[in-house]
Amino acid sequence: GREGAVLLVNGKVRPRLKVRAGKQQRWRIINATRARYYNIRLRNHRFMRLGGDNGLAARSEDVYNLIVTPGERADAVFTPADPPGTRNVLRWVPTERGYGSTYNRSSEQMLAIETVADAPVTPEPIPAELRAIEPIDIAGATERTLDLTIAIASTVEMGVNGVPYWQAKPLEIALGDTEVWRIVNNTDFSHPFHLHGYFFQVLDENRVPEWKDTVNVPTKSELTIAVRFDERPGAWMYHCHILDHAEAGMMGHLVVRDPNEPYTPAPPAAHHHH
Ligand SMILES: [Cu+2]
Repeated sequence: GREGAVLLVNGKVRPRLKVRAGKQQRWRIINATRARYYNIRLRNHRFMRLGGDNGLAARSEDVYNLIVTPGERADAVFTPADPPGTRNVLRWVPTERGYGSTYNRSSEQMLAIETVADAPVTPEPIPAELRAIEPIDIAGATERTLDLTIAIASTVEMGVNGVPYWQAKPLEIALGDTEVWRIVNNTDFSHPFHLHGYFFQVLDENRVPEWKDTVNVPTKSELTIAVRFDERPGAWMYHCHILDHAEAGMMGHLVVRDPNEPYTPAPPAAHHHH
């Protein structure tokens, strides 16, 4: 997807942020771009990641960079560690997300950080344990494979399991069911997979447990998520959050049916695909 040439932070080009040494700030980062992965770094600093899409994760995590894909959110503590009276720059750095995404690219400036002359303050300790996150019980869960696909002919048509959204049948799900989805990406690009209406858990012991609604599926890889369709019956979408990919077909929907309240979808509007 096209990433655009100018980075904006809260709608501004390279805004200035004045900070005091040691005085912590909590940053809520939302990647509202259509296609650009953010890999955020600040020289001489680390961040304490607290969570993301659904607020706090189970534990805080000391990280060198914050990676936020389109649609994803990150919640982090920034502890200014530069000497008083100095300047620094928060940078976007290229992230490997498939063909052509890092070659010949350099970092870009996001935010100018000015540490004021005031004497440093002592940072507060950040708790290690943040939130109890009960693993979803996947015993008896329905299993599905969602293969993110790209077919190149006269046009580039993307899809899920080889089917673009304008031909896709909804996934049929009974209210109260738990499902385990294997999300496969054999394409040459990474895809941030996004589900509407429900938070899910990524089944991966190496990750800090958290509730998510957007997860990066790197090129030539797969991951597994668990979702509990415990409420909110009706029709919901899922799609790649690179909006160009979603528009090219990498999108689908599901219908969560409440047996006590049958859901009747509205007839689809005429679709004009370009
Ligand atoms: Cu994609």
